[in-house]
Amino acid sequence: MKTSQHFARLTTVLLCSALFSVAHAEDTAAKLPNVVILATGGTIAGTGATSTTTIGYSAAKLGVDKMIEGVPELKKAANVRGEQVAQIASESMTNEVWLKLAKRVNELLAQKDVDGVVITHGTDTIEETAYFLDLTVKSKKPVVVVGAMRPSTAISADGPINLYNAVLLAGSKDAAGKGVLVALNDQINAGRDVSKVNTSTTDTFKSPDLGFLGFMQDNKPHFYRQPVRKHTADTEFDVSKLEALPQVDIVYGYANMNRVALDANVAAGAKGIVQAGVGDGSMAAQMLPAFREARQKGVIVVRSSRVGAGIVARNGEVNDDKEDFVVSDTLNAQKARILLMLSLTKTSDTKKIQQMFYTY
Ligand code: DAS
Repeated sequence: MKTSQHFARLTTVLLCSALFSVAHAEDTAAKLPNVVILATGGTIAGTGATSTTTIGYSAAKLGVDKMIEGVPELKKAANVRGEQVAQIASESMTNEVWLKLAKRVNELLAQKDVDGVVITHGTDTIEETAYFLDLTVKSKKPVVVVGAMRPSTAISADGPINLYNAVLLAGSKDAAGKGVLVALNDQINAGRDVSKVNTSTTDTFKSPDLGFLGFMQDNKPHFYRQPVRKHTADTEFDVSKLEALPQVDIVYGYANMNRVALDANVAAGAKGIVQAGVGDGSMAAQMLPAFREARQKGVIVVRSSRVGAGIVARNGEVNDDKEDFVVSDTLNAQKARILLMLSLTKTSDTKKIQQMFYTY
């Protein structure tokens, strides 16, 4: 066979294998879910001075594209692309970022070519953002909030595996219809019930008493329970036209407390006050007149608890019927604040608001 024939045959073979690999790649990509990563900052985007720096690092440094580049395995999990919604440590999270995030999630999930959304976030207020989105996302597609307890530069950083698992979860049909999920440390929590319960360990996210919904293992989710309360597309809250949220503050309960903080919040124009009370939302004798005055000024008062688990029930420690107070059921104070803010965009009727605390 002449050299030219050899060359022609080799070129044909190379061309066919190139075409095959392109077709295979396109075929694989077509089979993978499309997941959008919305980045807001936090430790998962954090960097430290050395690989052993696990506190005292800088949160919110890496951009979303750098985070995606840092985990090449994401390409095996989904077709991913990123958007930078904010770049903050989440202790500085604001209502404005929440509204921007909820609107963008809803825009994306309304698109046929988006199968799920991952939100990368600081761990300090993940539980609040997750619940806010649980009440305001208008889709049954998966929404997964993820963070990290160690910066990306640390030995055994948990961010890359948490991000990989979050993208797998957001691309999984099993995660649809379960409300907003929080996934770190191979554990899947419901946005409504999850709380950060340890200041620094990687297993910090728990749902006290109510437990995990399931686990991430072997590249897929394993669910054992699902939320009972209404969420996402089944809620009455629509933030699409909202530019601000009503001011609601929290007053922390403790022995020998005084009314200064409460009075200051009311004077500053709070529309609602949540008490993080001792026990099952108990209200100190010296505080009842102050809360009663706030209610008489039209402020909605919700009794929650600083305890972090269990039900705060009506007419237990306080005659809520007489005082026209609302109780938080199992929502801790920071989550009760979120539901009260959204409730106040719909009504100031305490009976209707109480029903919302029994529904969501
Ligand atoms: N300051 C913390 C935050 O941004 C860092 C983190 O844990 O993500 O919430």
